[in-house]
Amino acid sequence: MNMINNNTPTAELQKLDAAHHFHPFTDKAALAKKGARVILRGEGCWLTDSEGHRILDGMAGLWCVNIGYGRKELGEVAARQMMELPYYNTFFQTTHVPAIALAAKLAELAPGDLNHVFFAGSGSEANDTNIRLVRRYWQVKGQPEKRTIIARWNGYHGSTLGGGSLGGMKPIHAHGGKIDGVEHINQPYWWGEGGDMDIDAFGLARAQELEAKILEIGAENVAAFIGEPVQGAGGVVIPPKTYWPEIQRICKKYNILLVVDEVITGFGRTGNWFGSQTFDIKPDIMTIAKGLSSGYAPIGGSIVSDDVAEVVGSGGDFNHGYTYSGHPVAAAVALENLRIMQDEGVVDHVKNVANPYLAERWSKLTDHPLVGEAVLTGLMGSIALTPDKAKRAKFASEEGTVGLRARERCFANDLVMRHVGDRMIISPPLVITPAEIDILIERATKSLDECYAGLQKDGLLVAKAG
Ligand code: PXG
Repeated sequence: MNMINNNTPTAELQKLDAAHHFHPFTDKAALAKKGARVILRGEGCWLTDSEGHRILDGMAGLWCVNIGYGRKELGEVAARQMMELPYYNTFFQTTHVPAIALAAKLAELAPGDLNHVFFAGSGSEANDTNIRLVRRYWQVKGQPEKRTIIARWNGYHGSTLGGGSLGGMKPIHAHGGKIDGVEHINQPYWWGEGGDMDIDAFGLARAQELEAKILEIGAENVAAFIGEPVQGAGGVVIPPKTYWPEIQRICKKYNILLVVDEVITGFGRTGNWFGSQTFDIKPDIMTIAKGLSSGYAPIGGSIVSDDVAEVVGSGGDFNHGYTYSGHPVAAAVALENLRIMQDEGVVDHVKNVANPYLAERWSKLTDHPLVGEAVLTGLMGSIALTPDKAKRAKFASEEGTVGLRARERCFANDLVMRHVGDRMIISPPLVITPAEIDILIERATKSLDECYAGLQKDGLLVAKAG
């Protein structure tokens, strides 16, 4: 085989990719026919593909490249750490400087008494850790039957068997099943599921499903509730303001641990360091990954409260861990990422510059005939596509048909904007400038116009009956 490099023709790369690379969440046969887009490099909010297109990355990779692409400092730190100590484990009463420094930094940044970090290689792994942690917590406290975890339909917590089970995505459960002791309640998605209910009343009602579920199972059998402050992969569903205070109240009342999955909302995404601060949530355990290293190295973890650390820590060995828990190179990269975020005021930029600027333009998208609602918190946002705004109607076509068509138009216009069903979502790098936001809105609007024209032409602007 010839050397493959950035100059290899796209068609050849695509052919090899189709032959040997099994992609996540991808229809292998369909991709082989079409050929994957090959990304060669990134700079700031911009990607360059093998055809020379400059693409505005409205998704920060997969919600993770918070400080943007091309920061050489992170590469330099990684190289230095690789030469000094490329690997050592944190098992068997051993540690190393990058893991110590990162744990201490996270304890400083995380709210409340979240002072102890269990490292993982990803968000999925961290949530698998959380399943063990919450069950072990109640075991040590002498209540081993308290082991069921309550989560939400359309939540996303990863795609390991544990993470996928906590998530409420049926297509994921369908591929390989789900572990026992996980129950789901409905999501706080007002626009899509609230009907004519007042939004705040709906938020309360959806939170109170947690209480009903706890009473159904028996509080003596429930270990924890897990949720994302804002559902990301589920379509950027921002809960009504009544939702989280009620969830918090119910967890406290029934002595249930609260696990807040901040894999997307952590590290500035909502305009504060953590979504828990934006939504005033006090978790016992927080899941982190993605923005922790801005995606430059795979790392995740669980930040746990003094109480959880003390209880689990008093039970002898905790029989859990990963070869790469606290990996020194990943930890050093994450630390440098956090240093840059702090020194350059990235979170303040989101709160005071990028969010206010984008919020105004994003909300105006509802002037477009296709857009039913536009929501945004910090720099994660979504729009609902609809054939009839007044009725918040769904399309008659299979869900996702229109979203996919809109995404295709974005793709053609060199904008990465994803679809989840018939919602379009954005989550750009946190360093995006007002000028780049203008380009994002311009390309999004052009794509929506083209999508709308295509739907008219193909007779797809039809609302679902009922
Ligand atoms: N929790 C949340 C809230 C996530 O968003 C995970 C856990 C799992 O993290 P890892 O690092 O194991 O992937 C995630 C990941 C999408 C998409 O299409 C979202 C994620 C991952 C891949 C695709 O929106 N989120």
